[in-house]
Amino acid sequence: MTRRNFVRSASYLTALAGRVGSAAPALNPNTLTKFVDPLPIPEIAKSAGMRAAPGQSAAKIPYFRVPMRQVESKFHRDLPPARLWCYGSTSPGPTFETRSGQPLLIEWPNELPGKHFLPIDPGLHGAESDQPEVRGVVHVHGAKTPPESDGYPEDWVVPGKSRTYFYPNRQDSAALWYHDHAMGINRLNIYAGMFGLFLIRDDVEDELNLPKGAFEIPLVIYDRLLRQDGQLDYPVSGDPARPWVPEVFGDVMVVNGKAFPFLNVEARKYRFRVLNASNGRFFHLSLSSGQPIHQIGTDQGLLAAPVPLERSLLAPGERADLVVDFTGRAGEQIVLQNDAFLVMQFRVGQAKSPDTGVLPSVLRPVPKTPEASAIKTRPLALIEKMTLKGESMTMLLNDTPWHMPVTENPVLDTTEIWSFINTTDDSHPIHLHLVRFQILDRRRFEPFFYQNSGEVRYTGPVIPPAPEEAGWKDTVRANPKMVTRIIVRFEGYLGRYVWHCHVLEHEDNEMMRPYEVIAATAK
Ligand SMILES: [Cu+2]
Repeated sequence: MTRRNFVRSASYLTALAGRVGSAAPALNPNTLTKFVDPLPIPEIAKSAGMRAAPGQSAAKIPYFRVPMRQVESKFHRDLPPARLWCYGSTSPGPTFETRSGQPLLIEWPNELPGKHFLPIDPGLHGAESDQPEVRGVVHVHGAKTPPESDGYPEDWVVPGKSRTYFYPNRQDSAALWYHDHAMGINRLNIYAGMFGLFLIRDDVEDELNLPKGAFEIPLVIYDRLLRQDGQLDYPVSGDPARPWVPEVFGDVMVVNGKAFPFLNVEARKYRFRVLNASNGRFFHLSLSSGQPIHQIGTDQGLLAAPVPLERSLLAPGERADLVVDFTGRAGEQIVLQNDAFLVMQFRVGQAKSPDTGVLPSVLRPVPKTPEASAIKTRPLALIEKMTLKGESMTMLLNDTPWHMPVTENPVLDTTEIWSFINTTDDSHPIHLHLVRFQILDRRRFEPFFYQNSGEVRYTGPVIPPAPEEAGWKDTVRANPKMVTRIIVRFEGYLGRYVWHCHVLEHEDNEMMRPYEVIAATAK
């Protein structure tokens, strides 16, 4: 059995073997009637008043309190409610909305129960049996945040404890997202439902007259395995002492908390803020109508110009800002699909008022960071260690586990090129905290030669980023057997951050490293 087949069948094996608690048999998604639940829209987070900004007793800024909680919620009309962990009272949690330069204070109390309900692997760093089972720490993905508020993986709190984080939001308009980042169990906490959107707006975006209000829809898309009793199913390895699996692929497509939902839309333009919140699945999104999707923004905000796409490719952690025009399609039922698989349905009705907005041909200047501005290039190998049986054991960044001393220490306000040398068979979405970056290029190389000699021998041409990737990014697909180069300016704050693969099973098993932004004089 290949590794991938093994993983795919793991939930079936689990169902046969039984598990802790009442493990109902695996749910076959073909038995679910599609498009019967309306798409939920997460509520906008409400401020609980104004408080002093850190270090400035005079300035008052909005304060929010959003607890981590266990709730029950149905993935589908015909299923019993599932136990979920979330922020506030829904998964996804409330959407934060703020403006560029408008800081927020958010308190994140841990009000979760004392036991985890998904399979912790005590062999993973930070999840050992002497660590508390239930731990949570929040990271706002894509935010330029001081290190003490960034959600460092070891800064978790246990139930009954709380942390208040400060978000300055000094950055361009973009769709960020918040999620758990607790060391060694992050994949389980996120799978349980701990994530939500965090939108930053600005004047440049306002002036574009993009669809807004009821015509701007968040789509947080993720895959899950469910059991027939409606509960989440998380696959295990078959070794009860080491339940970790290298990847999780669900067969139930969930959008904003519902499986295969529908949305009534008018025959006009819509703006969809799409996030891939899956643990490991890459989405290739297209519309059954065959109509183009216009991508207007990436992870870190608006592109220079809209890019018409047949399909939008999103790795875990990536976001796409998409405009879809349903004009002239009243009466149609259009399915958003992931390759051949159904995700959700749009039911197009008449437009209630004329759609006067025109999709601008120019959005926001995205000046290219010149390669010559980089003062350093870091070659960083992505490596997978296998057992003798050919099963995945662990994946490493730069062949270095988490606990080793910091090796990436860029100087504040300098630019570097990070060159991800991917020797593995997987595409790894690599995310750097704190910063935004641009993709320079990708290029095929000889992995075996590299592993034996430490030298990169290229075997293919330099491939520039696709137009829809050629904006500001915070997560980049480092494709298999390719060298992917990004150019990054380290701006904002000194201190300790992390960079990691956003396939959560990889991240939890050593595919994460600390990095530290240092002062020029410290070098
Ligand atoms: Cu990975």
